[in-house]
Amino acid sequence: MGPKEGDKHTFLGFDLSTQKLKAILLNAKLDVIASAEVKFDTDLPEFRTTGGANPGLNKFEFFVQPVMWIKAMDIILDRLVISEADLSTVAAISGSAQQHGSLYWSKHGITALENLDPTKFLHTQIDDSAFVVNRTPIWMDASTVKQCIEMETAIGGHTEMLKISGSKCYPRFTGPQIRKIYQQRTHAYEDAQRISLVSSFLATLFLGKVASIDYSDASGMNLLDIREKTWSKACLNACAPDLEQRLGTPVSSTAVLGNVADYFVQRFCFPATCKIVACTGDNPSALAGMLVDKNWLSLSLGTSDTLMMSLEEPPNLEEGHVLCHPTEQDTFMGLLCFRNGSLVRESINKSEVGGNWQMFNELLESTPRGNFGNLAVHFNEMEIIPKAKGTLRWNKDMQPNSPDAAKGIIKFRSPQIEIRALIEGQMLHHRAIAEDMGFHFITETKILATGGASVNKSILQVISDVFNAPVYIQMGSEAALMGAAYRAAYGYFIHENQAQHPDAPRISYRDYILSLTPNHLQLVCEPNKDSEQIYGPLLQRYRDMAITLEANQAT
Ligand code: ADP
Ligand code: XUL
Repeated sequence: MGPKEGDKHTFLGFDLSTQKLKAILLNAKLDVIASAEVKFDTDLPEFRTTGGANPGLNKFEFFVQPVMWIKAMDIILDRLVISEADLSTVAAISGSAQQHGSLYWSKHGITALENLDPTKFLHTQIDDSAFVVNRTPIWMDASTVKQCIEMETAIGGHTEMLKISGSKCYPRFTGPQIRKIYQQRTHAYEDAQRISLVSSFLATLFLGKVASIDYSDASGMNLLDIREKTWSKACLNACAPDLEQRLGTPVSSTAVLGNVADYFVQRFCFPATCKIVACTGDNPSALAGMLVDKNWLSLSLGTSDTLMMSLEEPPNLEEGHVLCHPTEQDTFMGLLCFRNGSLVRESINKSEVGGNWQMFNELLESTPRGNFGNLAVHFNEMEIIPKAKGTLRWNKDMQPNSPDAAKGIIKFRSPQIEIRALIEGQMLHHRAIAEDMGFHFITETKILATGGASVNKSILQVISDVFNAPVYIQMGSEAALMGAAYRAAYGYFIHENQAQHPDAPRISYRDYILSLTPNHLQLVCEPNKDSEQIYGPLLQRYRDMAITLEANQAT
């Protein structure tokens, strides 16, 4: 490949997140040259989702009809073409997707996938009948507590599960979800030829055959041995019979899986040599998009709020998750996921100021740090860590063990107090759990904010103060999406380079991407000098509130 030819190459990344499907096209210098998105609630109203999800039969169940995602893919590819993106230049495609969700392919589905007719839409060919379960359980689903207990018991307890898979069993994790399908819909499970994660499903569409699951997203299943990077026999046995053949062999998150299916060559003019690089979960992909080292704490403010960090060794944790690092070999990433993120901020925004972010921010900025001692914890949905549900508001006079503490106060006296109490409460919660996970806040600590709410500078300032660290954002686009396109570029480079120079030393992902795009971060907020003085004591106050909420669950 001569440099001229390489200059024309582009890399396409997708992010199939909770609320949208997003796409981004990068040129050979990794600048964004085209983008498109499809919002599930508004662009595909026929699926009747709220925040991209459908509620199930009970309050713990959430699902999506996979055909919605396929229809979204039809639309987004058309939107890219309409935006004049030249898809004939795409050298490689990769993707990122919400973690943990699982899709169950029927025999018919796999045949349809392998025989796509380029004159027709994808969703008319890969329809409901392509899946033996047409309600894909997604990460918001918390209905598998029973299966979690069963799986942990079968392998000798939660500590053993944690040691092998990097996490104890969590209801949204794929293993317990697969077990629930096996128990409640045994025939469907038996008919399932293959099982995909949402990320590997994305790769599957482009590959025209069921794609391998990557190590990082596989770490969110309670099925992978994260040190060996192979399926753990003990975990598979604790989950469901004959599972290994349904999952296929896991691969590296930058592996080239093959060339794009002929459907895309004929219909959208992709080159027949276009490579499909393994897709991964949105959190690992965000870490790949951020290109940061171990002093950074990454905070993604999407539908869920998540905290991510690089780890050389898996720490011994009771809570939180350790995943195989998506781009650095023999390294791990720490992940904390909180269910009550943007949707709670949205609901308070709506109730206090009619859904206007600008007004929300003006009110947030009009109140002092520490909010006169008023603090709130809003766990509208059952939180993941701590396992608690409910809302608690305390003013400065509330004593943690007083008779009123469990109920708190009903409402604060003004919208501005309400708004600051929410944001400070959320960020104190995140900081407390990060500390519990073993993240050491030092002078060099920096925060990288990403996800939908990272456009909001007023919220970022609160984050900077609560964590007492400078906050940066990513230039270009959201980290998970950038991570997808970056991995496409790196996977392609390694693949080509290895073919041409099999003995050349392997350049690391971070070195390669930074050599092309060195200035990708922008400083947006710095902490005020008195931050630690204010938020140090409030951290304990938050902990008292969380303990109170947890105790409320028991009563
Ligand atoms: P996901 O990837 O989980 O689908 P995104 O990362 O796209 O979600 O984030 C979507 C969220 O971003 C929305 O729920 C919305 O509340 C939030 N958001 C968008 N703009 C703002 C803003 N200006 N201030 C605060 N939050 C915002
Ligand atoms: C991570 C998690 C969520 C989803 C959706 O464990 O459940 O962050 O990946 O973004």
